[in-house]
Amino acid sequence: MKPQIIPLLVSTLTILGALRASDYPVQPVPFTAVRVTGGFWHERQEVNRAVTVPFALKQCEDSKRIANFDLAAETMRRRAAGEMTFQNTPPTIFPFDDSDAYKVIEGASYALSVSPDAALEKHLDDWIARIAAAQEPDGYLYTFRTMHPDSPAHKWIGLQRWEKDPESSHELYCAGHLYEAGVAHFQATGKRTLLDVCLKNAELLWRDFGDGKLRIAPGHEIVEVGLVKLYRATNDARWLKLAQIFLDARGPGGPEYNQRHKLVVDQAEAVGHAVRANYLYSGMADVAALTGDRRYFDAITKIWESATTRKMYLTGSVGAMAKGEAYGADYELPLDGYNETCAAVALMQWAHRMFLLTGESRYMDVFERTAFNGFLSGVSISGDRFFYTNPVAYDGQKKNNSGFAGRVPWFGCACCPPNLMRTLASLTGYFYAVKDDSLFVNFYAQSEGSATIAGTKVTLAQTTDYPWKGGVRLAVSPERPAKFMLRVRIPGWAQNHPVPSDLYAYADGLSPTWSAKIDGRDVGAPLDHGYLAITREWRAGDAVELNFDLPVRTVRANDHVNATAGREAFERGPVVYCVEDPAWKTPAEAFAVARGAKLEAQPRPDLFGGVMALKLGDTTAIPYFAWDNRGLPTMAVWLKRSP
Ligand code: FUB
Ligand code: ZN
Repeated sequence: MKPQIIPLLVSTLTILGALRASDYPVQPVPFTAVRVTGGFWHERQEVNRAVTVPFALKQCEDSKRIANFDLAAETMRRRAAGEMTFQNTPPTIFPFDDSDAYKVIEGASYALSVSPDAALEKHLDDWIARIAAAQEPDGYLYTFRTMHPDSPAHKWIGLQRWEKDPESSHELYCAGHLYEAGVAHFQATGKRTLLDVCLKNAELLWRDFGDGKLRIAPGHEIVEVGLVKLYRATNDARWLKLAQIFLDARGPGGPEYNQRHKLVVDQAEAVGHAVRANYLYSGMADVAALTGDRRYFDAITKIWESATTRKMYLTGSVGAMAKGEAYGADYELPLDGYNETCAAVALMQWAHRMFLLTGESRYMDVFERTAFNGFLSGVSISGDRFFYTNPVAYDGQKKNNSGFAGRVPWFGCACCPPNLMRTLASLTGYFYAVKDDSLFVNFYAQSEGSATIAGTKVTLAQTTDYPWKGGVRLAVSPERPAKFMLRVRIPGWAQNHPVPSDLYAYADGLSPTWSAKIDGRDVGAPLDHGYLAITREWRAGDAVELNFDLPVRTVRANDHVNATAGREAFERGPVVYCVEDPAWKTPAEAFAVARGAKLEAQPRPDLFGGVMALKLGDTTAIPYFAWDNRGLPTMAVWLKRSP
């Protein structure tokens, strides 16, 4: 099919013209309105709900993260009773350990929203009561200080509240994750228990940092995103204002590490600690949408180009450098790259927000690439082993996974597992979106859902075995006939572009095609910003039949990427592949594929619950996300090009 391409710039301006001081011009269909009913993501979500959620609850308890709240409460109680020198020593390692519990509550709440579970709800009630008991009377909540008030319990903590937050204490980081959890729990259960804890804490922040008060730049961003969620849940404009105050407190003249080197509106490069950075850019997107202030949008548009056209792995991971867990220089993408799982989560959050601001599919192309690869690799097929780092080659020995070789059940610094968990539990929130009379379809998975478009409720059902097969039947059933535009994302990879830049390109000369039919006839609609834009009067029983060719594709990186010189990678649809050798016989750098080798997909129901493997000549490649699930292997994504 030869779709008509509408020039990019014109429509970008049209969509952004609608950016006003109310909210994102494109609105997501909430995850609670869409349910995965089978196939690839259903398996992952089921494992997440049945294994990862209870596992993470137990790990937080066994590791004494929940005990921290009890110890803080005990210190307050005993001091109030007259034991003025009583204090507890934290039994865990990091002053931000509270945040892991908050993220677990958030993820568990998302799971609860979709699958009611009285025992889980009760479990959360218990945690929340213990968290509330650890909150100081004025709203301060940070167990490491409260349990040990006379002197800092950790070198990252200042003598005074907030004093070391711009560097290391993570007091505001914990607040941000608390707010995300409180809102999620409130929305899932209708209970205000944790939300009230959040609001009491936010009132303290307002007293300390509200207009004209103490001005500090949070050392680890996320409070901005958390405050925006609190604002959305309560409609109290102070929380949005505070988010903006924290954004505007950054720079100039601070370290790049935590993005304090310039005013945020003057930043143009993705630099520093990658999780911090991507959370910051997400917060800037939120504030741009809600205030209508384009300066934030202009900055993150430039930063996005830097991150995704020069600093992103083929797997959609970012944050190449172990030192500082940071973005590297342009094209600095070593094979043993750091690629923290949290950075992938945060990139997905940021990508989605860029889409909501612009209506452009290239952002969701990156989202999809990260979701299927550098994000999903972070959790084992079994759901109870995790990667903190996600390199694209592994020597079978290096203790690069936060001090361990290979996947492990938990970490001393356990930010990644609950981040994965909350994202998987709410993944359907990224499937659809609406703007005026347009309905965006962004993600393909066997699912059922509904959205309201132009005043009409529309039921949406996808039947597909994506990503293993390229067919997607999308049934679009309005409750009564309704005219609207269905914007169906035609992924970049299906248009011969693995990424929306020249960072990676297909090197096999293939030109796979795709088709979209209704009632057996080609749709023949225009392609607008990567979406097939189908306007018609939709009636119950209508369906779009999509079909994407899925040949095995050979990819090369831009010549500026030294690490991949002379190497090729292989992918099929959005899934990147790797070769692993659990016997350690082949060092990662030695994996090679003979030129001219036959490349074909091979269904492997026996592997990892059923995947599509690749035969690359004599070598079998598996999906990258599934590596290290059958014994610690050597592994490589980028294979030598042999003569
Ligand atoms: O600092 C809190 C979290 O710990 C960061 O987001 C991760 O990168 C890890 O350093
Ligand atoms: Zn992490």
